[in-house]
Amino acid sequence: MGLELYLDLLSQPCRAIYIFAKKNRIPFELRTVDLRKGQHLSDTFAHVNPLQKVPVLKDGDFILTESVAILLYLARQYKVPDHWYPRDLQACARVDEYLAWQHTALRRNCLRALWHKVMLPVFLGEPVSPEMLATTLAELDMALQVLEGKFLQDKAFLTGPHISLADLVAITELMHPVGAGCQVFKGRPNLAAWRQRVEAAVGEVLFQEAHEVILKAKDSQPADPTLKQKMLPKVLAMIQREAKISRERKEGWSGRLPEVVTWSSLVAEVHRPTPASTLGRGPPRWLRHRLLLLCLCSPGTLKFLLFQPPL
Ligand SMILES: N[C@@H](CCC(=O)N[C@@H](CS)C(=O)NCC(=O)O)C(=O)O
Repeated sequence: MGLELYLDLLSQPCRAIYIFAKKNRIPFELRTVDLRKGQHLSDTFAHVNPLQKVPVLKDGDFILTESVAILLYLARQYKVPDHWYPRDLQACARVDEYLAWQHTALRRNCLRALWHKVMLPVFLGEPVSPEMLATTLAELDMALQVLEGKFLQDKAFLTGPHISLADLVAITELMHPVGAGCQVFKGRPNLAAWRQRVEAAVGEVLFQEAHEVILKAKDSQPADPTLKQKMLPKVLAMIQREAKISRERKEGWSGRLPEVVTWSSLVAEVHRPTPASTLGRGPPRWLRHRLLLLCLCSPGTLKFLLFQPPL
């Protein structure tokens, strides 16, 4: 079996890999893993990647995860034009510098913008609070300032006069908030001109093809109950993280839930010390059942489910 790429074009690193492979005519078998159908949580996919995440590369018996590692593997293995990942030590280090920065900066902020504007409302049937959304967008704005001020500056592309892996990883990232309806290029003429150059270098048809799914994200319908149930642990974990961040910023996050049921109180409920007799066995069954129902029911019954005495 030749090269196989497990991707979902909803995912930004998957789009970077897809565009890179197609643009460089690298032959591969596309194995679509539909994240919105929860296919990454299947046992079959867990054999390919126990972390249950895309992208994944499979080259014969060799399996590789992590988008940056995959892009570098492809660049080295297929002898693509030098500008993508230059052999020159310092030019190459510039690309590495961007790839190292983006993972915890632009990636994080673009992903949060998409989740806060589109995905959490899809899963929970509730918008996140305006304060939380404003904070997320302000952080995205700061990351965009760094992208423009430190990396792009007055160059044609992020690391020099030609397109590199850095540009591909950056543009696919920025299309996440764009897909969520954020105007990231508005009022940023340099960044907008850079986007045009990247699109032209990649080819407009390929660019559009790779971004078709994400550009429809803002029109997503509420998730169906079966999928909600499947994704429940991951969404709950994310909500817990968000509530923790929110609490740490002391801004609270009550969304439009009934007064007493805030995300913070939900998380407090999840972390409430369990009686000694149940330690080591995870949360008690009555709480697990209620948390499960929580994601499937209407906000009006939340208070009842959470505060009714244990069965
Ligand atoms: N650091 C990894 C991140 C992989 C990742 O988080 N993939 C997301 C899609 S962008 C995913 O598969 N999420 C599914 C999940 O976490 O349930 C990379 O760059 O490849």
